[in-house]
Amino acid sequence: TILYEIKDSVAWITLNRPEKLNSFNEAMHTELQEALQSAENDKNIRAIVLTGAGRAFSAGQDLSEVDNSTDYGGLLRSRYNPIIQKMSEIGKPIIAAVNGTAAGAGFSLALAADFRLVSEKASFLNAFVHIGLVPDSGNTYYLPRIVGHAKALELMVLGEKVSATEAERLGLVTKVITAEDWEREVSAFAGRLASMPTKAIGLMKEGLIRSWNSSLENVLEGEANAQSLAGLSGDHLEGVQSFLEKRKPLFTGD
Ligand code: LHQ
Repeated sequence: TILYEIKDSVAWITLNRPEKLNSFNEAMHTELQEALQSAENDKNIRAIVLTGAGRAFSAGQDLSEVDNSTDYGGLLRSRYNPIIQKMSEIGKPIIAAVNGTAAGAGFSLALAADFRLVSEKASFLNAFVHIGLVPDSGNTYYLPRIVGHAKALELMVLGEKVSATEAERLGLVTKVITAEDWEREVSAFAGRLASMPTKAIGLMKEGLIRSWNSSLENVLEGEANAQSLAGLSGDHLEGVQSFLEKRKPLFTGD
């Protein structure tokens, strides 16, 4: 249900249940957790692309696999939440390459990524309200932080489909990409991130999350700690040396 490929320093994770619009069943949860763990552990991987096979990114929970005997809270705690938590903890950039519809927890998954490259054919749908549920899988955390409180509430309550163009206007999108340029541009963007100072990027992710939940005092202290770590990295040394030597840096992630 998941394809995992490594090309150069990029891990490509493809949700692969196209006939079910890549909706989540138990196997897909387990395999996605494993894929993220492999990508985190492998020192040679410096960027992760998360995408979907076929015409959807993901339609969220497979609704044919739940009924009123399912413990929804338990399902979230054991399957979805660890994935969302892990994505924020992985010290490498994660790109959601949103190839098509992202609905329900599929939308949440795209929100939990660090970048969203969005096909012109894609759309976002906070589908929960249409089945009498509330947004989950980090949606309530990330959505207002990306689009603001008022717009987040509107998207949650009205549950209207958001086109790629509208999503771009709302700040949900790093870049909208045409169908013909899709693979080339996603690869190029992932390759660019994979050649950047990986440790610094990991520390930036951590610092931004921390900033939402902290006082200025704590954020300043957190920045000082992160800078001590970044300052000891090989990529920092290379960055300064290349600057002084007036050449392009060659970052290795060390
Ligand atoms: C599906 C699904 C799907 C099964 C399309 N399941 N088959 C967490 C914890 C606990 C419980 C519940 O949930 C959660 C988190 C959640 O994610 S809740 C939200 C679940 N997702 C949704 O409510 C979205 C449901 N899907 C849709 O609204 C539409 O399918 C979208 C807007 C995604 C796409 O619409 P269309 O492009 O018109 O495609 P379609 O509706 O014709 O779907 C194609 C097929 O895929 C169809 O099957 P069929 O056998 O008729 O070809 C759908 O039944 C199936 N499918 N989503 N979530």
